[in-house]
Amino acid sequence: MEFGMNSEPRAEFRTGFVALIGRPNVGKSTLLNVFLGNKISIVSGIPQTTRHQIRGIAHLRRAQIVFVDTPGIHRFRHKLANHLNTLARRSIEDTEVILYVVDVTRRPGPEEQKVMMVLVKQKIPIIMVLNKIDKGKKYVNDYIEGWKDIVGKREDPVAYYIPVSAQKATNIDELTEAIVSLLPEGPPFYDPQTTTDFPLHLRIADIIREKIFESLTEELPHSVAVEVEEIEDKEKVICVFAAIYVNRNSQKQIIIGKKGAFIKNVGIAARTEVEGILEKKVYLQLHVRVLKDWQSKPRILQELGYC
Ligand SMILES: Nc1nc2c(ncn2[C@@H]2O[C@H](COP(=O)(O)OP(=O)(O)OP(=O)(O)O)[C@@H](O)[C@H]2O)c(=O)[nH]1
Ligand SMILES: [Mg+2]
Repeated sequence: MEFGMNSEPRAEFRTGFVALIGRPNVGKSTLLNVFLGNKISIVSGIPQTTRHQIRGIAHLRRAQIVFVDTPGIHRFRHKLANHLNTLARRSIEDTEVILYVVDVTRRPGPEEQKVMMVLVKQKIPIIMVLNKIDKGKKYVNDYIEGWKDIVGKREDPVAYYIPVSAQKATNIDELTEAIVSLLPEGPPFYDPQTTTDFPLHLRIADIIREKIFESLTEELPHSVAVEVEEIEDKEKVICVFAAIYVNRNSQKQIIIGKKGAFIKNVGIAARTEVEGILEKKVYLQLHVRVLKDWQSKPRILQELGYC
């Protein structure tokens, strides 16, 4: 109990789930990481980087926010993409707030309208997060007006429009405050030490995939998957064995690189990051496997944690 002349009534604790929704490459995962002050979700310039539903928990003084990062909503070509869309849509259910993230450096097109059509039909409050304002504000109004056109005479689920830069951490405090204002009162779901419930083997697989993505261009990343097959905790070192899947032999050659240089660099970068998370020396062994059309094979997708 708090007593004293100046003591204000104690504000209640607020908790809730907040889904990050938007098209590929708009900066959802970057935003998640900036909220947590910690890298949980991998980021790359290649669209469709995120393939899992990843929860990150932000612990504030009077609130606990469970952010749910999702794959970008996009047109599907095969089973994997279809699954990613389902994940994104399913994440909307059971959340208290939707962060609808858009990229203001790009003009909103028909694909954006489709996302808007999905969002306008549901009742959960939305914050439209206008991201990448460090690159200018050219299309900010196009997004706001585009949304209002779609809302028409309906009830508008958007509670706030907040321009931010996830990369430069601009306006993140304002955004956090807006989120908390929309959360219901309730006790925390997670204990204060937990920052993510993303399983370690999937997190390491994603880190390896990110390092591959960083060095590849255009189409090839969509042919790459990583599976962590074994994690062995020995006394002084943690041994991680991982397979990199590609669709064709020519892709395998690219991943291995000249005299093994590509895969070696991926291994070094991934190992360094994993050591930072585990705070222990890591031995990382990578090998490349050709698996034709893995994106359409339900069993493989399941093994990769994509289903
Ligand atoms: N200039 C600028 N770039 C940003 C900002 N936020 C993210 N990016 C860049 O945008 C690209 C995509 O970022 P991600 O966070 O991976 O985007 P995403 O929405 O999670 O993408 P998917 O997982 O593919 O759906 C990366 O190259 C980021 O560095 C920002 O505020 N400003
Ligand atoms: Mg992402």
